[in-house]
Amino acid sequence: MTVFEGTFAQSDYPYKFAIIIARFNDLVTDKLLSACQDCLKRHGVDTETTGEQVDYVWVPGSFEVPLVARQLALTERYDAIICLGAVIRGQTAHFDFVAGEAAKGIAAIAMQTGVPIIFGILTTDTMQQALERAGIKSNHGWHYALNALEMASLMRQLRPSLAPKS
Ligand code: INI
Repeated sequence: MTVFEGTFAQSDYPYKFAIIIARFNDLVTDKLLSACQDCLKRHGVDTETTGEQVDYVWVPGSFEVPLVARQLALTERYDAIICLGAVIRGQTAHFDFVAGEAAKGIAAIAMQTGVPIIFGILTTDTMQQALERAGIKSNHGWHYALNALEMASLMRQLRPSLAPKS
C-alpha cells in the first residue's frame, strides 16, 4: 500500500499559486493576506507581485470569489488557489446568502476543475471575532497558506504528470 501525504517544502518545479482577496471588510482581509504571504515566503515561495510564483486578484466581495476562482482554475496555471474573505453576520441581513454561495461555489469549482481551492473565507458573528482570527489571537491566513502548500504537494503526488503551464 502507498501512503500519500503532502509536504510543505518547495518542489523541484516551483509551485504557482493564485490568491483571490475580497475587498469587503479589508480591515480583516488585508491581515489574512499578510499572514498568508508571510507563511508562503517562509516556505520558500516568491510572493513578490513582480515574481512568477503568486498572482493576486482583488474582487469586490466574497460573493464574487467563486466566479474568479473558476476563471483562474480553468487556466490550469495554478497548483492551488487561495480565497480570502470575511463575511460578518452583524453587518448584513444577507450573511447566509453571501457566506453560503461563497462556500458552495468554491467547493463546486474545486470538484469541477480538480484544482485545490482553499476556503479562506472567515464567517463570524462580529468584527471582533473576525479580527481575532486575523491577527489578534491567531491569524488563519497563515494556515490557509499551509493548506495550499500541502494540497499542491499532495496533488503533484497523486497526478505526477501535473506540470504547471506558464
Ligand atoms: N461581502 C463580504 O465579503 N463580506 C460581507 O460581510 C458582506 N456583507 O456584509 O454584505 C459582503 N457583501 C458584498 C458581497 O460579497 C458582494 O460583493 C455584493 O453583494 C455584490 O455582488
